[in-house]
Amino acid sequence: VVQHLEWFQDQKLALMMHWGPYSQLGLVESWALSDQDAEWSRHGVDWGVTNKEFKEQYKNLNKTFNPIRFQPDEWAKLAKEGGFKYLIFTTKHHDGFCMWDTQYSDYKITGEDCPFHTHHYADICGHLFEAFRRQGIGIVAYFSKADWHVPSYWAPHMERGDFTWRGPSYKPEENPGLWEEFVQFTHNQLLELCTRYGKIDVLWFDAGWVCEQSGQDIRLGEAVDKVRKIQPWIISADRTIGGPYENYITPEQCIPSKPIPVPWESCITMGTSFSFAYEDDYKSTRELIHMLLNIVAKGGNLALNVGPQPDGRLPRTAIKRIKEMGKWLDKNGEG
Ligand code: FUL
Repeated sequence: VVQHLEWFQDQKLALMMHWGPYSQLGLVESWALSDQDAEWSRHGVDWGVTNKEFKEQYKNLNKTFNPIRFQPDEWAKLAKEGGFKYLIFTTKHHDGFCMWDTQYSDYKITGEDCPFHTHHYADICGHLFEAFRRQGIGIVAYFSKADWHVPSYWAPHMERGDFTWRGPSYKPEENPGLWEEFVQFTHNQLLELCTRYGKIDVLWFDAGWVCEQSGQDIRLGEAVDKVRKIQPWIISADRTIGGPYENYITPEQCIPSKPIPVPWESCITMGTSFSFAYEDDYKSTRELIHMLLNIVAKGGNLALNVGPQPDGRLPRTAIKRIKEMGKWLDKNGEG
């Protein structure tokens, strides 16, 4: 791990991607499902339906997610051209939808409900990871510790559509069996990703607040130990500030004002949001290069986020920016 962290610190530039059924709305990834966050995440949306109905519709977005224009090799070539050294991809965001063929849930890209399941690229993570590796690009699996879909995250007496908190809707100590089920489910999914999807460099654990709100850890240490039996180099970027499995830290949408003495990576959106937004405002190429230089000068990495479109293509402006960054790096960078 120590050695792999040295590799990580040399990489400097990552392409981060948030992609899933939520991309169809152009709203924000997953968050509109959380009632606790409704005020900001559903802002400006008038669905003409009740809260409960809205969440039901949101959960059904898997039934219309059909990114038939997805071309993993084109994405990978573009990333290479742009000078990106590793990919950070949302294998599962808080909505619980899995972008790989997991055996532990039907709420997935290869599930029968999802029209894309018959496509030859249906197992998106698999194809994407392979395509990027072919270009010599590292692989980071973003994985949300929250899962607003799986039943074990819900108190037994609750109905789907009831008030959704960020954390589990029950106290783990009052429902230890259910909590254990959730913990096992999470561990199983992580092991699955690290067993069936080739070399993974980093597990990027989002949603540190699951543990804060529930007062319980998902026994991440145990899970990381298990995956390291298979891939000993795996770096764990646990976003629980100060946590023991936080091999590097991950400031979000900001650049630290001075160098930080530990490995770090700022994730920053190219447009305004992590997931695809219609008519988004993009930072200029000049701004992006300045950000990269600012971060590199302080010893960090830039994870630049792009939200792919629901049809499987990348937004035109994103493609343009990536190419321009690549040209600049070719001329001025060290390669
Ligand atoms: C946050 C998440 O809650 C956002 O949706 C996004 O994934 C960002 C990178 O991390 O904490």
